[in-house]
Amino acid sequence: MPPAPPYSAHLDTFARDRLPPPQELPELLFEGPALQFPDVLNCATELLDRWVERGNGERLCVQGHGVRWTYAELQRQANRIARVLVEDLGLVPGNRVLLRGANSPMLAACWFAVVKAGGIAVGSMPLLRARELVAIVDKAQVSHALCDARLADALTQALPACPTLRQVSMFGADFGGELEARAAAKPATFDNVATGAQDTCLIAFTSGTTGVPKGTMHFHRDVMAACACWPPHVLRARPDDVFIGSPPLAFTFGLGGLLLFPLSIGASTVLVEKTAPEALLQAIAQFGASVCFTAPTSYRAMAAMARQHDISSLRKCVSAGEALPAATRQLWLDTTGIQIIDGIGSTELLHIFISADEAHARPGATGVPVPGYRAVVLGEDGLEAPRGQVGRLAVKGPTGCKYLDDARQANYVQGGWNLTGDAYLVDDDGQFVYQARTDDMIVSGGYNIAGPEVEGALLLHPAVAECGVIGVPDDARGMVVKAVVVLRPGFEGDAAMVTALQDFVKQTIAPYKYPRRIEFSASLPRTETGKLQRFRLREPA
Ligand code: 3UK
Repeated sequence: MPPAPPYSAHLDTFARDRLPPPQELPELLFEGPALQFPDVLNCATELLDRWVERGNGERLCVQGHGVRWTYAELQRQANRIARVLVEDLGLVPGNRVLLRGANSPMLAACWFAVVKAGGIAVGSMPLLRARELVAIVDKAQVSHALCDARLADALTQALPACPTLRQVSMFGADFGGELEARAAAKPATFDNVATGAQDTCLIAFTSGTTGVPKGTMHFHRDVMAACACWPPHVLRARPDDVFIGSPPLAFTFGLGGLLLFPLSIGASTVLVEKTAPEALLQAIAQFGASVCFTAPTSYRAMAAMARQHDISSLRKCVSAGEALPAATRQLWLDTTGIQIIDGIGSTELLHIFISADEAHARPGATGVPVPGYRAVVLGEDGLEAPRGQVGRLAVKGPTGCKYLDDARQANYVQGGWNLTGDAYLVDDDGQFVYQARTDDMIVSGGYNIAGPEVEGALLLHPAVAECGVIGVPDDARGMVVKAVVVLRPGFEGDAAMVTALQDFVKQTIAPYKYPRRIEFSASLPRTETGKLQRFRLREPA
């Protein structure tokens, strides 16, 4: 007999009906008491209501510009919005709700409202345009949207092409606070839907650069599992910590680091919309933040201006999204005395699965598998590669890839392992060392060259602010290494600089890896999540 389907509270079975077939699911590991979950589980109850129930309702929970909410206040806000969703907008458990806004306490309240009501939160990056929103709404068959009025334009333009999206409610002063007014009229109580541990509560779209976006489904259990692995074992923050950072809540790096993880330990978080390096430094000083999440380039940029700000409250800094160059780790250490916690995570696995705390941080390496996860490097034969050999990173743990109705599931999950698309090696100490995205390895004159290693070397040169290294087609060598370099103020991008940088790389790493071509640029193309868009560097200017 096939196993009975898991308990569910979803009346709208859209997500469950579109899970990958069982044989394409990753193997899951639930080792230890912290990873045992009941069949009925609502992560909003665990992360938010639990604190109020236990008498901690007056603890500070979330701050923004002009906002300072305790746990009880966030609960009341979320409860009222949940009532608007259910009583006014007809939300049924299992419906998908698009969330649209820059990071703010109100966006956090909306996220909890959706999850309390048994809905599925679908985040959207603030910068998305109408056509990108249409793709997401269509793929996830979104029925409701809660949208910051300042980002209404793209959504309004998308609406005619979104037949499933029946209910849109706007928040923020620019629209007279429509959602806020409706919410204010509601009682501040709400009975959370008793969702199943394996009911989907979140569909996170990948920041993929090509093709139709992929929706990754995450259960209530996945959210709690992510909170039980990396945060207590690697981050080890305290209830009196104040979290802050740049990644949007629509990106699971931000959702975990700036909302789920602080609330899982009763700490507080700062959600501000302006998170460019200078603004983030100001916010750290203003709010006395102690735990910061951002991308490697942001640490690099902040290091240059950190001395103009009082950021003495900071005690832990987390970097993810891209490989952390050794030069950036050193620069931040020299500037602040803080050893960055690097970690690789993915939208598919929800959060970080390989990382190192301050004491185990090794320049140029990501770290070791986070307790709860296993990771191996697979050689071309599909077997575990010997130490020191580059291969494909494969991971399994209590979370794993579940694409919404997508044939690409079979690319990411093979033989029960999640294949992240990264080339890695394991060194003699068992540390995982990032090489490149597998598609970004440069094969030149018979050598395999990883662009990020060349970038790491260039970043050690005092003239280099930022750089991106790619392979470009070449008749003689198949590909040659090309660097696009942003110089620091006061340096000239002339022929002498090209030679100086090439010589510098040759002296820093194996000479065959040096960039035969160097181009200077005022900036580099990046995604909203801080990732370098290499494909755009490859496009002819
Ligand atoms: C790359 C890294 C080297 C790597 C993410 C933390 O980035 C996140 O999710 P995405 O789905 O991208 C995943 C891919 O990004 N990457 C991320 N972190 C690192 N490469 N060192 C790192 N520290 O290619 C990975 O496969 O956008 C990161 C938490 C949650 C996330 N969603």
